Amino acid sequence: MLIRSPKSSQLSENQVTDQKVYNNRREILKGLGYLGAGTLLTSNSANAFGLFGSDDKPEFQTQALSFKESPQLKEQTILTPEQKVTTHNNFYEFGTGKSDPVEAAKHFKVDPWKLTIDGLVETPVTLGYEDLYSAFDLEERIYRLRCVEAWSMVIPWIGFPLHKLLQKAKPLSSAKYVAFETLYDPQQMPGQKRRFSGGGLDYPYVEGLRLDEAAHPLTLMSVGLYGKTLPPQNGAPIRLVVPWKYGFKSIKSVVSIRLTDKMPATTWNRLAPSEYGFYANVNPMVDHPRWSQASERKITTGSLFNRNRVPTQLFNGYEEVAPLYKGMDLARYI
Ligand SMILES: Nc1nc2c(c(=O)[nH]1)N[C@H]1C(S)=C(S)[C@@H](COP(=O)(O)O)O[C@H]1N2
Ligand SMILES: [Mo]
Repeated sequence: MLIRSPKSSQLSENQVTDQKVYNNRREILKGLGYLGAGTLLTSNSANAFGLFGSDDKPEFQTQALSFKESPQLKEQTILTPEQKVTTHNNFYEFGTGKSDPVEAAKHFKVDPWKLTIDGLVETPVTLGYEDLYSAFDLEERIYRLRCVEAWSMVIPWIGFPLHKLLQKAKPLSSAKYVAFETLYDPQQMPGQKRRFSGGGLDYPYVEGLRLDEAAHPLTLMSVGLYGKTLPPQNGAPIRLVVPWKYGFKSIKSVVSIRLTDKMPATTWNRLAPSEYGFYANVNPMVDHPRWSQASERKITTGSLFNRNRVPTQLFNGYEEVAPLYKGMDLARYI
């Protein structure tokens, strides 16, 4: 993956304890009767006033979601500030710089959306935009996402476990893998226009999991973060979050989920097979050929200094997934 020196705008100190701000905002929303009422409510009144971007296209607006709060919140987990989560992104369809997607995805249109689940299933399923928020009970999960570039964030995701969606589609016994695909729309995603403007990746971006990995209770289809629908730069309207794997497995803006009997191709593996394997489990013992994976920089307050460098943990600390890889040589199956 490209390593770029951050722009000065990303380096500003941000000492706000976002946890407090987040909880306060929740209280306010509750007070207004927003949380727990409808499913989708506009949290930003700009829409109502007809505010549009400078080029006359409507700007993307996140909306408040109702969901079951994570019990983990009460333990005062130190979250990555929302401002960092939404401005430091890898989404090559919108540029290769960390601060590109927040700008380039500003007008991304997600409604209407169509997500299909098909392939080796008994009952193919299609979800439209509204279904993404209403077909399953939404819950909050506080997960760390660890990028292969050796930084990590702790994010209050909102979504539903992928296994609930798989259950609906009823995989056939011949299904062994799950293949995911991102939207292909070069009109909206400038990185898809020319091969090398999008980091040299082939588009659409594709990813894959073994069926048992996909069905693991930790594997989340996320439709929101920080209490609201996903901003486009984080993969609106729906993206995968697999917390024990390097970030690139967590494919954004998904339009297709297909059950197959063969190991699916994955975008980063196609680009550099010796650097990015299919499994991509977070593993401090196995270095990337070009850099160490032994430690990571926790993106918390945005400090310039490495006070936030911590040792990386096997499976990113989610050790309950270890049985999935029993008997497998994790240095070989990277
Ligand atoms: N379609 C698509 N999905 C993607 C990527 C991408 O470039 N395109 N980048 C991946 C990488 S490398 C990471 S680290 C995570 C980043 O997710 P975040 O920006 O929400 O933190 O998204 C992953 N999903
Ligand atoms: Mo990443």
